[in-house]
Amino acid sequence: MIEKNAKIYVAGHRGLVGSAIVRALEKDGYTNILKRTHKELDLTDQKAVFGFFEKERPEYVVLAAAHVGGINANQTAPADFIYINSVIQCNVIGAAHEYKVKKLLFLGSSCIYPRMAHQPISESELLTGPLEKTNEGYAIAKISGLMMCRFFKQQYGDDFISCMPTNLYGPEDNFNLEHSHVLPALIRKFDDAKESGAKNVTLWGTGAPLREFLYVDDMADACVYLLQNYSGEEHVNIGTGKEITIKDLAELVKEIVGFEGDIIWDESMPDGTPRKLLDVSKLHDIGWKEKVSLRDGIRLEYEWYKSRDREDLKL
Ligand code: GFB
Repeated sequence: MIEKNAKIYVAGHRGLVGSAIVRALEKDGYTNILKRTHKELDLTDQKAVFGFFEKERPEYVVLAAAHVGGINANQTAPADFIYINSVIQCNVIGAAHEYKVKKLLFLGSSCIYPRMAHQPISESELLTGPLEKTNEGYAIAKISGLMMCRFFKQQYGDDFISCMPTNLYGPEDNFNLEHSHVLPALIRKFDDAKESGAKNVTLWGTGAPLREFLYVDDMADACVYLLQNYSGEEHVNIGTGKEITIKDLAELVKEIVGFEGDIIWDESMPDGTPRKLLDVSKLHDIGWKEKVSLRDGIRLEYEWYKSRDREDLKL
């Protein structure tokens, strides 16, 4: 049982995932959440990270800090994705071990699975085949973090667990069109086109790939649930078990935003992996299910996007 005044450090508390986890912890009555901005604590600086753990002695850690991005960012900067994420993970997981953190939750991503994994993808598919090329750097870093937690548990008995969420979206998303994931990109592209009276919007690839989308506050709810109830060695998939083609997703976002022009598909841009539907039976078996439908989640994210001043958005 985690005491409501336990000191919980959320690494990456300002990002899409970290900010949702802070909201979920606060909603659940936790009163002692430790946060540090990138400026206050550079997680790629081992001395600074160990010094921070020695001074603050967090009892619980959620490692949501990462160098993240969509298909284009991953494809164009694989060295940044593998290096920065590996260094962050080694520093935070290493310090959590060194300073005897009671429990650490590591956040990965569904891109860790082989490109042609059996669908829906169960946790056991890990490392059974070649990865999707467009995000290989990030995937290998996340696989390494997941295995590091598993081996610290095996060798030292550390209660370090991992979860692998599907594609996420929601408040504090990244709307920069070069680096973002698809859903915030669709929201911004259709909204910009509607505001400017543009006749059409250009999207990437063929629209044929299938993706699964989970609203980030549902993901955070699952993370708090795992923090409180799960201490297994194997990582846990977090998703909805439902998928949609990018084409149908685009039509849905277009309708919610209210853009009436046409969609042009730029097939010079990559489709990425054809499908990555997670098998979420493990999570369902321990009693968790998502609450926010895709249509409602997109509407919520669009309302959030429109409510922000442009300088507060990651554009
Ligand atoms: O969300 P996304 O960038 O990443 O792209 P992945 C999903 C699909 O949407 C791809 C298509 O087939 C894109 O070609 N797409 C269409 C677009 N129009 C756009 C657009 O304007 N912007 C973007 N971004 N996509 C990521 C991994 O893969 O999944 C990350 O690269 C992470 O590492 C994340 O794992 C969860 O779903 O293909």
